[in-house]
Amino acid sequence: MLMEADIMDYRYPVKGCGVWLPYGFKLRKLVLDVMRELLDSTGHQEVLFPTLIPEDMLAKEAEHIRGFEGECFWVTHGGLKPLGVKLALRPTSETAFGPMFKLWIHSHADLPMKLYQVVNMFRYETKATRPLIRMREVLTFKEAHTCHATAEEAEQNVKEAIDIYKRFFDALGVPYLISRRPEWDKFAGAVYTIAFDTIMPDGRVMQIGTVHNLGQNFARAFEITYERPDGTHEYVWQTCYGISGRVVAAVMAVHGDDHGLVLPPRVAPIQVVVVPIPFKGAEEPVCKASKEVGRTLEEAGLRVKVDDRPDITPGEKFYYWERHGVPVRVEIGPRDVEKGQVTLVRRDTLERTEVPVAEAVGAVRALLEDITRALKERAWSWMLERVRAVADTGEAREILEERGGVVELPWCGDDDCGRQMEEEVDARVLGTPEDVEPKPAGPCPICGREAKTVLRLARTY
Ligand code: 5CA
Ligand code: ZN
Repeated sequence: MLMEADIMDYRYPVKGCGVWLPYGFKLRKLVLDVMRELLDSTGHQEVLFPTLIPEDMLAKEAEHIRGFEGECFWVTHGGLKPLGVKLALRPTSETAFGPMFKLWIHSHADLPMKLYQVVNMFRYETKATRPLIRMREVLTFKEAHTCHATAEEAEQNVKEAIDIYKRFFDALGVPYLISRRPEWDKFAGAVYTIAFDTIMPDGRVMQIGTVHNLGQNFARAFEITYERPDGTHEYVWQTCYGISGRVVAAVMAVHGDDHGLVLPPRVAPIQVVVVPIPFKGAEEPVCKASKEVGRTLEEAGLRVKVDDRPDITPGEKFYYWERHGVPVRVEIGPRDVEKGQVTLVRRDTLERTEVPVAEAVGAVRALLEDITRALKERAWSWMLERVRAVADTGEAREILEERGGVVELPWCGDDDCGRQMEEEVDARVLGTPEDVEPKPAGPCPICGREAKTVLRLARTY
């Protein structure tokens, strides 16, 4: 779908690297616009850091370096000369922000400090790489890094970040489960990790974003302190949260169908395509009417394309724009011109309606709104049908084998039991629900003790 819809060309001759194509780049920009709007309106400021991180900086936080040293691309030479200190291509930027936060933060008046950047990052992924989903150079990575005066404020910011991500994914109509990752699968250096996951059409689960509470781990390592009103000094409390181009893969996968992409109107590079259907002898009026309708829609603030390519049949144009996920197609033929109407076709259901030309703008707007709502509803109900509460690991395993999705098993809270479940179910733990009240369907299936919560498991990307 990526290539057919001109999103990304993955044939670049380095494993795990791909090229955003013009159409994909526009989609990427519109998705990032949604994110920027949300962050900017909640007190975040955009910055831009260097790509290179010296090894001794990356190593300052012990857990962090343990998690990432095997995943880094290392710059070892400057020209022919070996470098005194190796430089990592950022795998994420806590340790890049660390020394700068130390310089920038002096007193409580400097807090909170909420920064973000949209950059590329590099991870030497050893699992099978996949376009957009598991890249080695992640060309699109939005990472936010924040500092706070108290643990409570950091905790509050985690909640705000979760809310921002909810609104972000809602705008894209991408459904999600929010889970607190288990101890053994949290971000390297974090106190805890909250993850957003979605279920892909093949039944496997993909992580589409994470929010981490870093506590004072990095503040201690980088000596990021501030002066309290009473003159004493204290380490700051930090959080960070990130999403990547994976989000675009999720949008494509959850809404797409056999004809190709189905894009949510908010981020569709072209929201309406006008296709003239000329008839021998009636080319002139049809083309003129198409241009006029196109102009009117554009003036109404919509992203419009009039496809007047002379050497392609209308049928071919239909397929072409369906493949590219354009939400609404406006067809104009001689009969439409005669009757002073246009024919609208919505991409999600391919339903057709005819409306008077004078009402085209309002009708298209209403259709876009309806498509937005319908895509979201369909995707959510599809996903929720695939989240199942089960009592034992055998049944859980069967369900995941047969139709994938997510299973929720009762859990006593003991890490050993959780890891044992992973073995018995042959799946990965996503964590405990942060979005709904957990309702265990019985005792912990491993130890038989009372379940304190449920553990979500799935086959993952
Ligand atoms: N510093 C934190 C928050 S910014 C961090 O790096 N978290 S992360 O490791 O969980 O990455 C954030 C998100 O980036 C993940 O949830 C995932 O959706 C995406 N991501 C991670 N690795 C890759 C990769 N190799 N290719 C594409 N996307 C990735
Ligand atoms: Zn147990």
